[in-house]
Amino acid sequence: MKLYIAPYAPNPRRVIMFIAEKSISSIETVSINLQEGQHRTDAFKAKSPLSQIPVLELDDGRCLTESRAICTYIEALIPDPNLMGVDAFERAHIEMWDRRMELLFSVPLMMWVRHGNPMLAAVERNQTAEVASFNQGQAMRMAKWLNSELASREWIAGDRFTIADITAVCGVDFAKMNRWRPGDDLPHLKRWRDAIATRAAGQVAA
Ligand SMILES: N[C@@H](CCC(=O)N[C@@H](CS)C(=O)NCC(=O)O)C(=O)O
Repeated sequence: MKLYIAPYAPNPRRVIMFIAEKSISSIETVSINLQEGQHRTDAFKAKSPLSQIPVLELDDGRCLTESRAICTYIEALIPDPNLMGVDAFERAHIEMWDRRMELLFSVPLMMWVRHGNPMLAAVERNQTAEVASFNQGQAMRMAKWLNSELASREWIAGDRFTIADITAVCGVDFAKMNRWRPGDDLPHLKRWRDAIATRAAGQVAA
């Protein structure tokens, strides 16, 4: 299998962290240069019609896009350590948190960077200051709420590390490009971020 990624891109990083946490070394990674528009070629669109990474290409040529769908596939192939839930309730509970982290936290953080950082102008060709500012506000409200949630448990979906932590930290780390990271005003979120650094997934460069 081949995983198409770009260095420092947050959505491919979700899959790379997921693979690292499972100690999988059999998936080849192929780097795509987003600044040069390699993801917009016809050849790449045949794998990913929306010109997005990550893409997981199976040995028979079938392709999966969407980082969470790729993780679902990998979880089914290599179930241990479990990152997505072991029974009906836990699977749904982790999905609930993962969707919150993606839709309400990581996507706003990424949109803030995409629309607010001149280094992303080649990728986000319609950068809009209002979009950056709206998403910054949404992300910062969510960071405050998450900080209060993490006052009473270790990880986002409960007492163990899951895909929801990976989804959230990829957004958080991407926002370093806009000079934001959880500081002393968000002590529980900061403690959570620091704890990830000690794990296998935390060794994947941001
Ligand atoms: N929902 C998709 C989002 C994928 C995505 O936005 N990928 C970015 C890189 S982090 C991308 O391919 N950007 C290229 C572009 O927008 O032109 C997923 O989770 O995989």
